[in-house]
Parts: sequence; C-alpha cells; structure tokens
Amino acid sequence: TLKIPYLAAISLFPAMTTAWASDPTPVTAPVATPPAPDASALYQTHCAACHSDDRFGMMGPALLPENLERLKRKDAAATIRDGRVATQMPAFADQLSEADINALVDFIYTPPAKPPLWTDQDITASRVVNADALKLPAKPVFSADPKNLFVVVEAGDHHVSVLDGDKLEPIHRFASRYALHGGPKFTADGRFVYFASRDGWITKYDLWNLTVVAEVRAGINTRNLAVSSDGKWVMVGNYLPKTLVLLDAKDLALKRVYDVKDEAGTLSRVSAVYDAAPRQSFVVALKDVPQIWEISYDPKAEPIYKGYVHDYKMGEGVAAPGPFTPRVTVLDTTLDDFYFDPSYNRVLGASRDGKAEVIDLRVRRKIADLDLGGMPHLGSGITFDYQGHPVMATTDLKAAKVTVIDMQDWKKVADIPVNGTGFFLRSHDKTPYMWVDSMMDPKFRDTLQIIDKTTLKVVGSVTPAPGKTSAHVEFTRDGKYALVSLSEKDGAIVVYDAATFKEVKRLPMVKPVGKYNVWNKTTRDRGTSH
Ligand code: DHE
Repeated sequence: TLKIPYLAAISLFPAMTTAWASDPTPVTAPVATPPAPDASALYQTHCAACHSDDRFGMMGPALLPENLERLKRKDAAATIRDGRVATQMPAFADQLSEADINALVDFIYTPPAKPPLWTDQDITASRVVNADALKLPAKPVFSADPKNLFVVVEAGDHHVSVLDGDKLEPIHRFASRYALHGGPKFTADGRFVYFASRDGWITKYDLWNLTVVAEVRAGINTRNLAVSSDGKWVMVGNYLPKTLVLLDAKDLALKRVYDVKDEAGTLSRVSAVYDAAPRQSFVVALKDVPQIWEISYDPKAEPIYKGYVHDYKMGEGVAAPGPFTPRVTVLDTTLDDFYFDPSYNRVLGASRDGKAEVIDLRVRRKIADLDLGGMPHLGSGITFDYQGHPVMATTDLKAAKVTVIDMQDWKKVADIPVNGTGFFLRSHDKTPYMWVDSMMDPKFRDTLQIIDKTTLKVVGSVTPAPGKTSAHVEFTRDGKYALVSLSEKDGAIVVYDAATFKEVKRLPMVKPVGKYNVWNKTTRDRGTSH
C-alpha cells in the first residue's frame, strides 16, 4: 500500500482533514473543480509566437488594453475561438475550452505588470529598409495620371488599393500593416505616401514604383503621422509611450524622441500631429495636458526672443525657439480635436466635453470662444466661401447637424439639420456641394446627404446599400466624381456623378474606410483634409 506521510496527507487533502477535525462524521469525496486556467501560460503557449511574449505584437497585432480599445470583448473571444478570415490568425476552438478563451480575453485586456516600454533602441531595431527601392527611378511604372491616383484603405483585410482616378479602376493592391488609421500623408510631388497603423508601424510607400521603401515601428499605440511640407521629416504622435517621434522621411531613420510632458512633468498622450505647411512646423494636439505644441522644421527658425523649450506665459508673442524645439501654447482647457484655417495661423480646437475655441499660434493664446452647441467634430472640417466670407463647416458627434462658422468673426452662420450624427464631411473647390454621412447614427448610417454650399440646404441624398454603413467621400481631381465607401466586408467604392448624384460604377472592396486623392491632398484643396 502507498504510505503517505502525515504532513503530506494534510496538504493533499486539506478539506478532508479540516472536516475530520471539526466534524467526526465521514464525508463523501469532494467533487473535483477544474483548476482555473493559467492565462499567462496559455498566452505563452498559443499566442506569444505571433503577438510576442510581452504582448507588444509582432506578426500579429499588439494585445494590450490600449490597442484593444476598439474591439469588444465578445469579438476578441470569437476571434480566438474561430480565427480571423484572410489573416494568419487560426481558430483555437479545438485546443482551448470556453474557460481558457475567457481567461485569455481577461488577460489581454489587463495592463501588463510592467508598463510597456518602447525605447529608441526598439524603434531602431524594428526598422526595415528596402535598399533596392531607394534606388528606383522617379518615373511611374504605369500610364495613369500620377497626380490623380487614389489610395484606398481597406480595413476588412488590411490592404491598400491604388486607383487610377481617370478610369476609376484599381491599378494595384497590396497588404498593409494591421489596422491603418488616419489619412496617409503624401510628399508634395505625390510620389511617396506614408501610412500609420494603430500598432505604431509607419510605412513609406513609393506610389510611382508601387513598392514599400521602408518601415519602422515608432510606438506601441500610435495616433497618426505628419510629413513636413519640404518632404524631409516625418513626425509620429503616440498614445503609448507618450512620445512624439521624429523620423528622416528618406528612410525612416530615427532622429529624435520627445517625451511629451508639461512643466510639472505630467506626461501626456498625443492626440494628433499636423503639418502646418505655411508655418513650416508641426502642430501637436495633446490629450492629457492643456497645451498645444508647435515644432518648427524651418532651418532658418531662430531663437528671436527669450523663448526656450517651455515658456509658459500666455500671449507674450514669444517666437519659435529655433527648429525642432517645442514651442508651447498654454490653454485654459484641453483641446484635442483640431481644424486649421488655410494660413495655419489659427487652430480651431474642441474638447471632449464639447467646448471649442480659436487659438492664434502667432500670439499663442485664445482669440475666440466658439459657441457651437453639441459636440463638433472639427477634424471633419472643410472651408469654402459663403456670401463673400470664408466659412468653415463641421459635423457634430452628438447632434444631427452640420455647423457653419464665419472664419472672420468666428460666429455661427448656420446649423444645417441633417438625418443623423455624422463623422466625415467633404467637398471640393470645383463642386457646389458638400457631402456628409450619418455613420454615427444606427438609423441613417446607410445614407449620405448632399448640401448646397450657396444655400446651405440639403438638396439630395444617396443610399449605396440600404441598411449598410456608407461614409467618407473624396472627389476626383477635377471635382466631377464623388467616391463613397460602402464600409462592409463585401463592400465597395461607389462612384457618383457629383453634379447629378447618379451612381456611375462600383468597385468591390473589403470594408473600405478612407480614400485619398493625390491631387486634392498635395494642392490642399479646401474641401478635403490635409
Ligand atoms: Fe479616426 C482621421 C481620431 C475613430 C477613421 N481620426 C483621424 C484623425 C484623428 C482621428 C485625430 C486625423 C489624423 C490624420 O488623418 O492624420 N478617430 C479618431 C478618434 O479619436 C476616434 C474617434 C477614436 C479612436 O479610436 O481613435 C477615431 N476613425 C475612427 C473610426 O472609428 C474610423 C471611422 C474607422 C477606423 O479606421 O478606425 C476612423 N479617422 C478615420 C479616417 C481618417 C481618420 C478614415 C482620415 C480621414 C481623412 O479623410 O483624412
């Protein structure tokens, strides 16, 4: 017979010994409850090979709470169970129980014990340069007008399509990094385009040779990037870590990392970074401190006045302290959704609680409050002339309206009632109309409305597919056609005649989100984003 020493017996059957000690009546054998799954071990066995052992992501995306903010837990569980079509993510239903899957979901939505670090060395080590691509000639390998190309981001299977904007046909399609977000940014000649993924990957792509030039991972959770108007610099804004990363636009070599913090040392996430071309600077929206940063890339920028890295006095007209040094404008509230006037001297900024202000970057202070009501989505803004005045129009994330503001006295000109709450607004200098979606509204997310810029009245609408989400418009170079994204897995780019609002054709795409026309972006058309 097996002899179990007394102490070992107690530790093997603690419940029994306790029961015996307190109650002499014999007990039945305990029902074995399965041990709780060891999520960390499961992660290392099944996930780490693709998502990395620190969850920062490798071939698969990062699995940290910040990166998963947009994925519902039940969808994360379904992805583990069933895999993801058209990706390398396999189904684990055969290997993992429901309890294992739920434990893994809890695990990846929990912050890691050690805060994630992404050092200069990590950035440098991640960089991949296609040396052959650096030597390619400055000549398109296709016959389409290189200035009228469209770049379409297809979120459904993480691809990018390149369209000929005259024939309105795809000429190329390639796999992108996982979850691109924000507008890709073009060099002034339209040859190169830079993409940012939510996981921090920056890709430089040669549109004339249809090839990737270089890639680097600038952060773990990235917001967007800006390219300097002289084509020399790329600035990346991150949530995680709380940094701005300056890269050489030629080959994405790391030039500088800025820790983003205020004078008291409070670190801030970066909401977004923009290229202010006429000011030869990057302008940065911060999420956690009430400041705007401006970083000049003008080689002639000199420290003219007493300004230094941080000069916290408002309204003293302190000039930029030389190139690549942040110049700080202190605000009375945190503004993190921006629109710029065409000179880029004035920033219209909105806070997440619906406050909106105009800041003049030359004098570094607020020059007006914007009384708009609702919650303007200034990032969707466009500019046009109305009754001889430059005005700006924006959607609203809380109210079913498009708001129009006079850009001279900053007064509201009109609230145009629309179907529902919208996200994107788009026009073109050569069309009399602006197009707005209602993608935030479950009832109207399938319909875009068309507003006359002269009368500010809704004059038409299009419904590419009843019940399916359609959003985001971009015009061809001549403003004659409007391209709309039918943002479903079996979606399409639907092309409309911009004068008659009649459908011209549809190009099948996998959940297309944004599309970007080289000409409209590089000439900074007032009807589109930059
Ligand atoms: Fe975006 C641009 C922020 C959710 C699709 N989005 C931007 C920009 C910012 C921003 C600051 C401008 C940067 C640029 O282009 O360089 N977006 C945010 C958010 O804070 C928000 C609300 C929440 C978040 O998770 O980040 C958000 N955005 C979304 C979406 O859910 C969208 C519809 C789908 C997606 O891909 O994630 C979405 N955002 C876009 C697109 C642009 C964009 C297509 C570029 C618009 C353009 O025409 O320039």
